[in-house]
Amino acid sequence: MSVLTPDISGTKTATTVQPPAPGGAERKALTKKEIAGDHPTWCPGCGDFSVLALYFKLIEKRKLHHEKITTVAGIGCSSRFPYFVQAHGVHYIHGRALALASGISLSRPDLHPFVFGGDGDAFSIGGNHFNHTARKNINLTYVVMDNWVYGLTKKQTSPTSPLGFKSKTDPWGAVDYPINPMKQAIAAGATFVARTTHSNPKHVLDVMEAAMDHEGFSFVECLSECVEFYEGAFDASNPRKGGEFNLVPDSHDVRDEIAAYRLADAPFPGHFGIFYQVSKPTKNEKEREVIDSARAKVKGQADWQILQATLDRLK
Ligand SMILES: Cc1ncc(C[n+]2csc(CCOP(=O)(O)OP(=O)(O)O)c2C)c(N)n1
Ligand code: SF4
Ligand SMILES: [Mg+2]
Repeated sequence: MSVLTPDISGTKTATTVQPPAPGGAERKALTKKEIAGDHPTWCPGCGDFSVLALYFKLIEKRKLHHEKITTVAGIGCSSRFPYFVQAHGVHYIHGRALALASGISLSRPDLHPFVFGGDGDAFSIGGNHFNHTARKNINLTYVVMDNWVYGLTKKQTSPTSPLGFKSKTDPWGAVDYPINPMKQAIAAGATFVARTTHSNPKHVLDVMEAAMDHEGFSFVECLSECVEFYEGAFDASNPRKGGEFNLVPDSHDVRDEIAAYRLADAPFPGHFGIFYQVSKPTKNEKEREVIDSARAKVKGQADWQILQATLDRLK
């Protein structure tokens, strides 16, 4: 088994329960035609197509309807994602997608926001938001489509570009040590940390589904090749290109943080699957408790009366 469905408590059902159709009839799953938005503007062969197709499959499989689909992204080729999904979504500020998605998640517990973006969006300009959303354990899924380069701006070194990578910002080869997204996610406090690759569609779908079912912040690093500016970057992980696709070993305990770091330390292509998953109270739950207890103290009062009392206290 690829350790995709570990037996831990805390998995949720909110996104699996759909409101009935008017008249009580069961609503049909949306078809791809009903979910697909604008024609994707990615270069032919870009790995991002695969991630989008599998997001559609997930929506279909889990019978999510338009009012339950929330797709958020920052800026970048990968971040154009929400344009191509015919549902609720936002193409937001560079590096700030998680901040917006956090607000959506906290205010709408019936939704499970999916955030998509690139390695630059996630770990350069959005690095701070990544760490803080992870430590707060906010209920949402973040899929980073990692191509080891800035694609949209035409080939600059990204935080995941390997040493020696020649780009417009490092014409002599990158000299800065790359970050390890898996280690960073675990260290920041993410409660679900998994790795997949665009070249294995079934695996992408399984990982995204497990991430959606996790209660809390779920992080997925999905290798997604930029055929324009970093062709062949992931060949070593693709059996069709002579590489190796190795699943997380069956013996791996996803609750073991140190073992997860060890897995993340393996040289490329490393392993694919769930590295780390634990159950911890989410900010959503904790904030709900605070709100409920505050509301209990003013039970029976209308909102305007509570506001008036507050204003009176300020006089
Ligand atoms: C505030 C701000 N700074 C810089 C940019 C320029 N910019 C747009 S996308 C991008 C990086 C994209 O790289 P990545 O997130 O890896 O996405 P990819 O295109 O590779 O999918 C940058 C630097 C911007 N749009 N806004
Ligand atoms: S530039 Fe790269 S990341 Fe952007 S659409 Fe083209 S192949 Fe994909
Ligand atoms: Mg990128």
